[in-house]
Amino acid sequence: MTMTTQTLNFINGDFLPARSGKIFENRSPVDGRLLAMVAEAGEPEVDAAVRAARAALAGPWGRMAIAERVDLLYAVANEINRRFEDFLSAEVADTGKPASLARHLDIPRGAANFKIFADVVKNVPTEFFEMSTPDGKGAINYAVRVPKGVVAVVCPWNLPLLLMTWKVGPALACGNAVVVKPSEETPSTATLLGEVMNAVGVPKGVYNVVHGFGPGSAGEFLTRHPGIDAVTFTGETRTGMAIMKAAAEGVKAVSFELGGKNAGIVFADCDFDAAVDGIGRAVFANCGQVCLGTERVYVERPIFDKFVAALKLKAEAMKPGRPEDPATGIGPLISREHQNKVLSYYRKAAEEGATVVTGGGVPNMEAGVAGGSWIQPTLWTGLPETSVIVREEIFGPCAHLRAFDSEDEAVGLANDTPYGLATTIWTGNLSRAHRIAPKIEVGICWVNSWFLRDLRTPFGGSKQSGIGREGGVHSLEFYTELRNVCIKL
Ligand code: NAD
Ligand code: 6OD
Repeated sequence: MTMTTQTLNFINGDFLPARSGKIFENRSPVDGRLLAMVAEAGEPEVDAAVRAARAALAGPWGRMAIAERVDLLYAVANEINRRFEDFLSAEVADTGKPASLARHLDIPRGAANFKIFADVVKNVPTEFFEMSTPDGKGAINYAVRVPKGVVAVVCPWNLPLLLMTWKVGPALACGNAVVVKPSEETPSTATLLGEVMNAVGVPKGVYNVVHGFGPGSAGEFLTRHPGIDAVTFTGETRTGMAIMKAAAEGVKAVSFELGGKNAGIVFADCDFDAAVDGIGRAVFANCGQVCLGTERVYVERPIFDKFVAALKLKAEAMKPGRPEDPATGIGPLISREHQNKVLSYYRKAAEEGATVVTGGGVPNMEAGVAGGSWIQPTLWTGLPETSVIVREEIFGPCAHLRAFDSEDEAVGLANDTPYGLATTIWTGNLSRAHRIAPKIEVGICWVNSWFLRDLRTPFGGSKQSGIGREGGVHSLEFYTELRNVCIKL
């Protein structure tokens, strides 16, 4: 008889099942096998987690000197690195992504997100102003930063550890306590992080994890809980709207990193091979499940046909396969449900008369993995900008390509979207890059690169891609409150 393991909630330093006994399945996207049953937190568990977090703020965590807190966060980063292979296996099992990708991106960033924000809070100055007063004696003002309180962290499934720690790192560095709601698709690394917190001595209740879904489940219970002070969320724009409504009750602060429909712009003067490589990564990395990924590619007309042909070769060279196989170029989508969504767009593209350059369906896979949520990398041309394929976020390994004739046209096309997350521009003319980059309505514009991240820089989305900026000192704007002290001399 095989025993199925249970992934538990982590509340006040303890791993706990749900009092209701409710559990749900965590299945592998590679072959559909059952990985674990997950304890679904109900209102009692969410309430217990929020209370534990609040109690932690009133306890040793709330009184801890910054230097000691910083040392604890360095210890968390070190312990993640010490247990690197455990985190890698858990992340790869939940997501099905190539182990090589998780090894160089997800897990190292999971550790770095604690280190970098510990460094930030260690070094950040506060402001000070002298002012004159009618009696000539003057006054001084200084600002102190205090933690926001209990922060709800609601996360997606595409880069589970990376995106969760991107919020938890700064929240803890600033002295808050957190309740994390990982995606129901990827519960494992957030749970494993509970072991790390206990191992290095982070006080009980500072880091809590509740598992479950969105509406009518842990996500909704957490975001509408009166005991939380702020919600930081990464996920779909539609979900952000629901969370914003929940957060309105009690006027909770929100920080949102939401969906995108990002443009890539390729000029004829680019380094052609580098551009094909860069756009290839932007379209296909993580099976297209990166919020910063490119789903609209605009290529200057003289190189359009050559570029489409080269990107087609790149797509067709990516071998789908098991995560641990070094020859694997692309993993599966996260779930059968998401596969159905992406395939529905593939069908719509055909119905709307797209030219299918490559892909458009499901690859033939060997019997052992045939139950996985596989998808072909897909490129289209020939659709109008009004097509749903060009307008809606698909979140799969696919893009529509279109030719343009002038800089202004390229900028106009890139900006013609309700989203505003990221753009990648490829050109050999840096004057041009400087000229157009600020005109693109996005939070981040890469030039001759993609997903190159300096964690000290502001990160976030414009328009419907988000609210607020996180990264470096910008994270302090959300995770702390400034209090001004004014002293009359
Ligand atoms: P999602 O919005 O479906 O779910 C994200 C999280 O929200 C999950 O934990 C889910 O359980 C929870 N949730 C769902 N409904 C909720 C509700 N009503 N109340 C509270 N919680 C709720 O997103 P996803 O499918 O997990 O992730 C993919 C999406 O995330 C894409 O749109 C992608 O662009 C976006 N994303 C954005 C960024 C960014 O930095 N801007 C990064 C990664 C992913
Ligand atoms: O690199 C990051 O900090 C970040 N938030 C990346 C987001 C990727 C979206 O899928």
